[in-house]
Order: sequence, then structure tokens, then C-alpha cells
Amino acid sequence: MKQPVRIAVTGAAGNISYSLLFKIAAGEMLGPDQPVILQLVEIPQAMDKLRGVAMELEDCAFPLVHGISLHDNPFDGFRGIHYAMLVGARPRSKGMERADLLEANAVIFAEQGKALNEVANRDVKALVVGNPANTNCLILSRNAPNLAPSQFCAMTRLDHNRALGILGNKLGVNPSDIDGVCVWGNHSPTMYPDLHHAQVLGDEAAIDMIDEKWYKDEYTPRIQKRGAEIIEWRGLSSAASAAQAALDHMHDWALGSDGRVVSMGIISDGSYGVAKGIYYSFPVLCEFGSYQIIQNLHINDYGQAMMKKTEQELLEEKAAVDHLLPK
Ligand code: NAX
Repeated sequence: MKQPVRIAVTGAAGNISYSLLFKIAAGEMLGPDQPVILQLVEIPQAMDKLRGVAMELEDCAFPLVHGISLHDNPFDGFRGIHYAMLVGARPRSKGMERADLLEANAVIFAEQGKALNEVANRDVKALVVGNPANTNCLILSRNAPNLAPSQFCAMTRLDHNRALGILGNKLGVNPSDIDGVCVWGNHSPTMYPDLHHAQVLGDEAAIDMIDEKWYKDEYTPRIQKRGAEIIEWRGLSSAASAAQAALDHMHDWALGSDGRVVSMGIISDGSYGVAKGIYYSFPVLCEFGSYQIIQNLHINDYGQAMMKKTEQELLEEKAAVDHLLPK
């Protein structure tokens, strides 16, 4: 039997975590032979609710769960962790401007970055789910100078999975028969779902199988605004699909993507002319616990314009929190 790994989940009493925790505990993230210790982190006001969630986890008697601990601060909750699933964030309240939202979350993720820097395992992998995910991730990483920027990711896997699912439905194929779909940029309505490099059933170009007008005028805005569409129909924001995406992201990052292209919000190294130092979603392959950006994809003029727009938004977000970034 392998040694247990420690996984911290913040926002552990919230909606997404109510799916996520049970999937991790069942071995869906790191495999059926990997025991886990769950370190659940919440704000002090949500600790009672968290106790209820922990009781339910206990009541499942998951064989892989070797321990559960509850914490009301990240300095305790992140001690010795190998994986951080950072789901908790400050939601936008009535009358709150975007700049206020960015700032409120900057405070949270700055503290969590410091905590990771101080108490996490030196090989920790941290995934930011809480919005605005890309900029929260930037703040997190900049506050953890002893860890590498490549140890942090912002989640765009839900957008990627949505792009695959909706395309599969349109073409009448299983999503697993499609490879090479990717989402560029910010996890926001400016993201660019790119089908130009996607293959169906190994050899057919997806872009040749769809109508350009449908792709640009229906498909793209639908992926970009899918979160709002879910809220409109369900009355609640995406939870199970977000949990599945977080699980998929961490699974592939840790264990490999098996030769398949996935999208991850990662530190830009300047590839494709994207400004260095922001967390931007790129197409990647994962192997041996790390990711590689897929290089040399041909980006047409439409793609260039879409990629610039979402980059611009991220640079504006960065400028709005710049005064809070450690120099
Ligand atoms: P909920 O409001 O149900 O849960 C959030 C939980 O986080 C609450 O229990 C709250 O007490 C806790 N929390 C707040 N601040 C915290 C802190 N400083 N430390 C620890 N816990 C804290 O939201 P839920 O539906 O679970 O969504 C969580 C986050 O995911 C939101 O920011 C949401 O916008 C974001 N999403 C991101 C997605 C992505 O693709 N990157 C998609 C889904 C989701 O919208």
C-alpha cells in the first residue's frame, strides 16, 4: 500500500466541495491505490457546516481515507500538504465592483500563498478554482516565493470539458473521440475555445465538420457564458461539473494526460506571444507530474485577436491588484 498523501481543500463546506470531497475520497482523483488524508479548510463562520460534511465523509467509510482534519485557517490546514484544491473564495455581493472583488480575493489568496510557502510540502501542486481564478492564482504564487510558479494553476478545465462535451453532442460523437480542443486565456467570458487543432476519431479535422458561423456565433459565446446558462436553468451555479473538472485537472497533472491535450491556466513563459508572468490558459500535455505547453500551433488572424483580447483582460486584472503584489 502507498503512503497516504495530504490534500487540502478550501471552501470545503461549499457547493463544489460537496461533490469534490466524495470523489477524492473514493479514489477518483489519484487512483484506487492511493490513500489520502483530507485537510479541510473553511472560514470560522462555516466550521459547523464543515463538521456536518466531515461526518458524512466518515459515514461513507471510504477505505482510502486515512484521516480528516478541519481547520479555520490555512497555516494549520496546509501543513505538509502535497495537493491544494483552492475552491473557497469571496463571492461578488450586491453592489460590489469588479475591482472590489479582485481586491477582496487578493487578500485571501495572499494569505494562502504565504501559508503554502511556509508549511506545505515543497513539491505541492496547487489548483485555484475560486474566482477570479487566474488572478487569484497570480497572487497566490507571488506570495509563495520559495515555490516555483509552475506549482500553481488556475482551473480552466471546466471550460475545456464544456468545449468537448458540446462539440461531441453537435457532431454525434463521444467526447473521448475528440482530441486537440483547447481553451486559451482567462476563465471568464473572454476565453477563446479553439477548435482549429482538434481531430475527431484520430484523423478528421473538427473545424471542417462544423459551420464557421455556428462556431463563431453560437458555440464560442455558449462556452464563454456556459456558467450563466447553468445558473439560469438550475438556479444555482455549476457544482458537480466544476468538481469533476477540478478532479480531472489534478488527476492529469499528477498522473499524466495519457497523450491527450488538456487546458490549464499556467504561468505564461511568453509562448505564442502571451505576456510573461500572468496565469493564462494554454493547451498542454501532462507527463511525470508536470506539464508542457504544446508549441508551434498555427494561430490564424481570428485566433490571434481572440487570444489578445483575453490576454488584455488578464493584464487589466493584474494592474488592478498590482499594488497588492509583493515587489
Ligand atoms: P460556495 O459559496 O458554495 O462555497 C464557497 C465556500 O468557500 C463557502 O463555504 C465559504 O465559506 C468558503 N470560503 C470563503 N472564503 C474562504 C477562505 N478564505 N478560506 C476558506 N474557505 C473560504 O461556492 P461554490 O459554488 O463552491 O464555488 C466556489 C468558487 O468556485 C467560487 O469562487 C466560484 O466562482 C468558483 N468557480 C470556479 C469555476 C472555474 O471554472 N474556475 C467554475 C465553478 C465556480 O463558479
